[in-house]
Amino acid sequence: LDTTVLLLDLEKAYDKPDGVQRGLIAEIISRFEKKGFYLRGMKLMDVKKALGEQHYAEHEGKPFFPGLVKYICSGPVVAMVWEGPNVVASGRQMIGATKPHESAAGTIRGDYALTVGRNLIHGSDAVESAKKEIALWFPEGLSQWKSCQHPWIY
Ligand code: FUP
Repeated sequence: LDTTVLLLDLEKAYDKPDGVQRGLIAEIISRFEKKGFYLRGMKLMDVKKALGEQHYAEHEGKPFFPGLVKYICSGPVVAMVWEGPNVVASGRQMIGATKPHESAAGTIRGDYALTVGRNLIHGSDAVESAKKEIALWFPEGLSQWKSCQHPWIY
């Protein structure tokens, strides 16, 4: 079974006077839970600059990199690890395209996000990157209760 790391950003919109936290944690978790994926790890955490830079290391040097790191570090995030068949591919479909205006309705970004700089959620783009991201975001390890997963669900 594959695993994926999702980072749900709870940031306030800088450029909007009504920039309040969006209150979408339960809505987003609910989609993955209802789909049938299995939650292996979850925590609310503050993101230090070094972690933000490491997480987005592939984008270092791009013009949006400093703003992206500032964004991921600017409020608490919910880091989650979900497991299940093809969860990386499914998860990315459920999240939607990077640019919210290109995301299909019915996806998380398509339904709730407006701009690429505030696109609500990160999902690992491959099983290999998920492994690296799990090591980065969950150095303490994941829940060991693998046996809670009932094969008949799938
Ligand atoms: P995704 O995998 O959909 O999160 O997208 P990418 O890994 O390509 O990009 C990571 C983050 O960089 C995006 F979530 C938002 C940010 N980004 C920009 O701000 N501007 C861009 O032109 C591209 C990406």
